[in-house]
Amino acid sequence: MSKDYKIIFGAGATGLSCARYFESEGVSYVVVDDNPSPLARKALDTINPHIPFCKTNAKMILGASEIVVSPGVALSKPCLVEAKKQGIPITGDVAMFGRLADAPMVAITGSNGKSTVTAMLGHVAACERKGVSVGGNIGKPCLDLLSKSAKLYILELSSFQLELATNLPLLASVVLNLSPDHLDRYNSLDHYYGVKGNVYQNCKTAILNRQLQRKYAIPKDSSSISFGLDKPPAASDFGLADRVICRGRTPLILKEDLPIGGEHNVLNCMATLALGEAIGLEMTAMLENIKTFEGLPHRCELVKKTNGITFYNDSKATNVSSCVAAIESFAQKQNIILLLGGVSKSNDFSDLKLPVNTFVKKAIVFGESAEEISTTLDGLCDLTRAKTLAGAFTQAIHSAKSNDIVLLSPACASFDMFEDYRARGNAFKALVHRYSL
Ligand code: UMA
Ligand code: ADP
Repeated sequence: MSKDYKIIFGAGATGLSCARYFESEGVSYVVVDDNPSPLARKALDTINPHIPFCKTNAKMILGASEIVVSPGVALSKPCLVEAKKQGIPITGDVAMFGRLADAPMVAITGSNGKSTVTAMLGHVAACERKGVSVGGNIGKPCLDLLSKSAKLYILELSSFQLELATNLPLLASVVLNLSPDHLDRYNSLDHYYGVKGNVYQNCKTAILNRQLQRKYAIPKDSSSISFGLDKPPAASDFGLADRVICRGRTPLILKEDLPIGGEHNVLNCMATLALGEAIGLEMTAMLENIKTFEGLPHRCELVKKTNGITFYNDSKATNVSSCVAAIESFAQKQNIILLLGGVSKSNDFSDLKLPVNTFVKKAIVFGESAEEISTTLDGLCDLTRAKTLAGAFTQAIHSAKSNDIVLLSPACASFDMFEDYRARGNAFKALVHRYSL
């Protein structure tokens, strides 16, 4: 093979979007994957049955003119470290997108709430404007969004994507919040938090969470808008005063009138309004339109109230801080029966101690981390173990009384028992519906 080929590393959603783009441009490329499955081959065939596809090997990688790395592939892989050493350019789909897109772009990152804010901003923007295109980590890979008719791109970006997406020219960007996550990928929190800050490197307006411990540098000529649960410090900042979201001293919307509940969603709504403001959306229209945002499934999703028991599916809570946010948003009294467990992303479960002790009546743990969670939460509430989610559910309904809440908020990834968080959430919802028949 001639030296003039690019590598697409990873044949998942991102790799396929890169292949589609390279096909449209007539670029010569090879797709490599550590696990080259027949399913991936079939997906590539739908783009072009002649695409070369093989198991990752150093020779192929080191012979390439450029490597496009999928977000799930760690840059610390020896073959990529060697490629970098040899001066082979390494890039990602988001960086490529940043160079190709010719409509304004907005980026949303953070440890939690990315998809919610991306979808909420997408909703309010689409109510007012044509040509709003939403994608990135939320699902549709960036390169698949490219279109001449797009007028605004709203991108959810993960830390994995931001590792290679530096200096993106963004109209506005936000790091919503920071809490430990992905410690299976990063060797320090500092590294993980640092990468998130890449969204601010070349933004026109930086949206800043006032409560963040970490202060990011923003470009000298960019403006900023802050948000937080305290009173707004300046006229352009967002905050809370007497349960009303305000911009400076101007009251905007009552907390209780927001479409999705919990303090964390108050912050998410403020971030959405701040981003909207930065991209020129009209405030009165945004406040009207935000009320019709329905929330996303698997995020503190009300499944059903039956026999006096309310069931919530928060399967997307794959880290400790999102589980804490869920407990706190439902906490009125000690009436929560919490189902949690799965694969730990090296999180410290001790942050659950206080909310569990205060608001959880019973915790039922399952999956790979059951032992670790049980040890951490021992003595803080009635705690039992189950082999499966179905087993945990059965225990929950045996313990539940009228006015109790049964909350699936696992604080863990799902891969020990399910394909992904959606499959886990859907399994929980099916159990609820079967129970309520
Ligand atoms: N692969 C390797 N070697 C590795 C890792 C993966 O060869 O070391 C291969 C796998 O065998 C597989 C392919 O790479 O064939 C998968 O690539 P990928 O893991 O980058 O996943 P994609 O399907 O391309 O999806 C990615 C995001 N996935 C990850 O970052 C892990 C999707 O976010 C995103 O929606 C999609 O791009 C479009 O932008 C998912 C996610 O879990 C939802 N994100 C993490 C999160 O939200 O916490 C960051
Ligand atoms: P992400 O895309 O960052 O994973 P999602 O909007 O999908 O975020 O929500 C993931 C989980 O985090 C859900 O359990 C949700 O209830 C919770 N969550 C959403 N926003 C916040 C926030 N601002 N702070 C803490 N947890 C949050």
